[in-house]
Amino acid sequence: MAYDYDDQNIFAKILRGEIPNKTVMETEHSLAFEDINPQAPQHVLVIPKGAYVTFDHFAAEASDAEISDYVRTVGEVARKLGVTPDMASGYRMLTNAGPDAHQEVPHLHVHIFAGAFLGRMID
Ligand code: DGP
Repeated sequence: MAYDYDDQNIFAKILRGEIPNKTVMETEHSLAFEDINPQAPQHVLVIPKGAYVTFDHFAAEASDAEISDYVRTVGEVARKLGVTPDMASGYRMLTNAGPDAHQEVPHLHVHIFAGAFLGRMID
């Protein structure tokens, strides 16, 4: 896989404890924390602890243990935020990969947005 992981990216620094974060949940392989620039009333980022740039990179190279931990953590964060449609009005999850999607931080992150009507993604 032709990805060069930049270990100076901001989420690598968060994982090393060099930059503070507001942790929502932490597991063996994943970390969830509040976005510094929220785009919805609730906006949480979920990242794997491993050095993966994008979702496709992670899907190709992560272990089954990392993948199951990450997928379960995303779901558990939504549940912990109290926004799953069985409890509330729902949420949106999204991941940006590469320049066309305006990925700012080159470490895989899923955004979870909730707490307001989010509208349609594409009209
Ligand atoms: P993206 O464009 O998908 O790469 O989103 C990057 C997100 O990361 C953006 O919503 C803002 C957030 N972010 C950037 N720097 C920091 C930081 O230092 N701390 C936290 N908590 N979030 C950050």
